[in-house]
Amino acid sequence: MLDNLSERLQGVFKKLRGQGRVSEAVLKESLREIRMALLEADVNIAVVKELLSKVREQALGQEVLQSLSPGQQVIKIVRDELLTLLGGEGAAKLDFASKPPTVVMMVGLQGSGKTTSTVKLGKLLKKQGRYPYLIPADIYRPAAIEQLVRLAETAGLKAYEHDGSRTPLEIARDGVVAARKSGFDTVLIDTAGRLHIDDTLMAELDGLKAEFGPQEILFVADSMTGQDAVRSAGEFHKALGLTGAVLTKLDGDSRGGAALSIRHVTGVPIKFVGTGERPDDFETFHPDRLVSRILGMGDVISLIEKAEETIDEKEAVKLEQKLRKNTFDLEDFRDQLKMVRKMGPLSSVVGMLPGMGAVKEADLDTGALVRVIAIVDSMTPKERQYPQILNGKRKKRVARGSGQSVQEINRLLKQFAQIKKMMKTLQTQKKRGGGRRGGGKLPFFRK
Ligand SMILES: Nc1nc2c(ncn2[C@@H]2O[C@H](COP(=O)(O)OP(=O)(O)OP(=O)(O)O)[C@@H](O)[C@H]2O)c(=O)[nH]1
Ligand SMILES: [Mg+2]
Repeated sequence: MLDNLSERLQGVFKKLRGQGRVSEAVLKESLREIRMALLEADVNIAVVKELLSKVREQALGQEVLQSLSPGQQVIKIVRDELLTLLGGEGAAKLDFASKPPTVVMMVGLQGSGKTTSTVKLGKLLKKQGRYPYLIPADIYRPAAIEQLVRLAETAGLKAYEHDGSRTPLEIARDGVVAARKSGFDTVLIDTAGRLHIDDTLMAELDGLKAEFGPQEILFVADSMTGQDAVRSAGEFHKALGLTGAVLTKLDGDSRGGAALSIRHVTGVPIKFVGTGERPDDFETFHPDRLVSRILGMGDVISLIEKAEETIDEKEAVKLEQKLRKNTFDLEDFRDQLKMVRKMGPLSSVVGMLPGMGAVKEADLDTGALVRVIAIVDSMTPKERQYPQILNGKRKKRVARGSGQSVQEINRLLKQFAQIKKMMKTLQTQKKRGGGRRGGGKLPFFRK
């Protein structure tokens, strides 16, 4: 997602970076291009105008920061303004009741992803040590109850089962009682969607709100619908008083406009994002990370988190020691690739790496990973440790063993050499204290 916007902005910045000084003409041209890029990404026009006027004002009145070149300063201003637009550095938190259970209502238009997000949020909360209980309160769409119950089951969550013959209010009332009885501390209510906002729906939601005084009313917005999502968020907010938004389907080719406008237009913070159909494709929303991603600095921190979830701790320590001693070899490389494979679809991982935003899905077939693993498997331990001993004869043997061509093996060796070089640079930076946030350790190896 946001690939186009990211590409365009990075193009503008590339030009700016090279500038020793930014003349007014260059600034004007850059702002024009940024404006086009944002509009094409379907960012709300009022938002674009305000953002650009702020950037212009600051760029012109900018005191010269010693450490940055003028081009970099403009980039920094754009970054800071985008961040403000999204609600500032940190993630917005969920509000929990001091006396359980906390009640969270999921609301939104039809098909926006409410039911899926209810399950995803439940799973995330469970990972964080809470005890979530899911209540299906959509009695209108056939099989809606069944859908939530089934999804909850596969995600290892408990849901309130009922036959759908009562009103949503009665169902939720009983559901909350059942939750309290069984000691669940967080109740997630999945509500019905409508094609359009109508009075009946609002009255029903309002009734639930009045009954439970929910800590959170989360508006689930389909990011693919762009400004429509922003508009209906505004209307729901006016009617119900939302506490946050969940932006779904960011994995699709949504242009990103909704993400960049919803907070500013409605004043409601984005709290979570859905990035796929599986129950794990769900993240706490971090404005700073999204901005880094758009501006191409790579969402290294998300990557680290994702990696940490999957990577065995001992393995990570072992790898870090190897790195430090510079004995990282092909065998470690292969093991690392195996871990990467465990982390899910490759594109979702690679998209977060700095500079890799432009890599297209098609370039990333998992088949390539499997081939690399097969090649390394066909080597002797000594060859994995000292790849430089791989002469023509040995390469031919490995090629035969792995069913790959010698060129393929050469390519892998070249890539591996590059990776080692990159790791060395990162290590040196780290020693100089120039590491990134997050402990300054390398992605994959932080623990
Ligand atoms: N790719 C992708 N698909 C999603 C995401 N979230 C939901 N979906 C899909 O969107 C479709 C609709 O999701 P639901 O959760 O049923 O939406 P809903 O808002 O509950 O729909 P109604 O109850 O009919 O109003 C399903 O096919 C989901 O798998 C997401 O983040 N990414
Ligand atoms: Mg639903």
